[in-house]
Amino acid sequence: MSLVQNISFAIVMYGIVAVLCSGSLSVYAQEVHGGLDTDHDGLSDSFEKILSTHNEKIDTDSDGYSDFLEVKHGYNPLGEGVLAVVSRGPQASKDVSVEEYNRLNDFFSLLVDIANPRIALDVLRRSSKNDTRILRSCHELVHGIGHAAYAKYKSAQTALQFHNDMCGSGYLHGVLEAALGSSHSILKDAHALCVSGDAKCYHGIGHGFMYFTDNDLPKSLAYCSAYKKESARKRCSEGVFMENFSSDQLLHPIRHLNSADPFALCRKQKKRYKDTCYFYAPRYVITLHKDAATLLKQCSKEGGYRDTCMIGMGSALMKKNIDDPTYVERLCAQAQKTEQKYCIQGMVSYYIVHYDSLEEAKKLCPTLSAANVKTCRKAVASHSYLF
Ligand SMILES: [Ca+2]
Ligand SMILES: [Ca+2]
Repeated sequence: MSLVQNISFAIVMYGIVAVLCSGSLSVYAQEVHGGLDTDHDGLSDSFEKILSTHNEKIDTDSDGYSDFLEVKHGYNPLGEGVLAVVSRGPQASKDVSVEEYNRLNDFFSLLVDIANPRIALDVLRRSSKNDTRILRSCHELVHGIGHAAYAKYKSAQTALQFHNDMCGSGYLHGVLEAALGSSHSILKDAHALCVSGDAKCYHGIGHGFMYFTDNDLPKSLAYCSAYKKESARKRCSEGVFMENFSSDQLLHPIRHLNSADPFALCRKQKKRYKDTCYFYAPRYVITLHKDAATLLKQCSKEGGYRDTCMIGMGSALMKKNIDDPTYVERLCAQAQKTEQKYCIQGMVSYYIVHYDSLEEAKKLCPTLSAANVKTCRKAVASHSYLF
């Protein structure tokens, strides 16, 4: 489009006021990432609405630094301190709505563009501390930041320079999903990533295979099996099953689910995948059963995989209620006596993965009931090899 056509387009589409000055056109708005930017400060009006900054004032808090500069460097454009956001929605709601999730996802993606993934991850970490609804969606939101980072740099290596494992390594998953999603030579590209042999990377590749195959589980597992090392195949399959059973549908819809018999898929897996399948299947089961007693009976029928299933149940419940470990402990207490320790073990393992640290879990153990403290400490010790 020519300049004049561009301006006409803006006027027609958005009703922006244009004035003629000495024969030349000027407009009071321009397009930036995310839409119109009325005050020309580099932040779109819609982005400023999320930030609550003034869309007709380039320096909302009048401190001498423009809104754009403050956001670009992770500072609060409304006053002192650093940038953080809060979720919207009814106070009683424990989770963000799909609409609010999309709004937050757009916000963090724009932040990656305006600033960089490190600032976006920092802002998300701070926002999660003060807003439990954001905390509960943190893993999905870091996935989105990973996707935005790959879209910005068009290079997994560059995007992974900002890698950190907060909220269950979702950033890594997102980058690898985006990188493999557009691949023309999937195995060659996948094998060129993870050169360091990092277990978390192979797990992320599993997510990437699911993204590439549009959630075709058998095909993704076949790609995982192309790795020569058993440990790489295993980690890769974990990413595949995790993606399959993460049925919140916020990221993309899942194909291989059976609500009438959620464990049917696990029963028909080859022996080498059964454990992994039973560990992740509870993530789907907890979306089907709101009643804890019914929920916790689900694993009991799964024979030799009952304990793995219960570890997965504890992990899934912790992921869903990351802001409330006491509540998860109470749910675990409703399992059969012999299975409670597995539920606690799973609960603690997800807590470690979420915070990518043993320290938070070490602080958690003494807050649990006396009967569970030892199980918690043993679970922490068994994860020490990760750090
Ligand atoms: Ca603006
Ligand atoms: Ca300012």
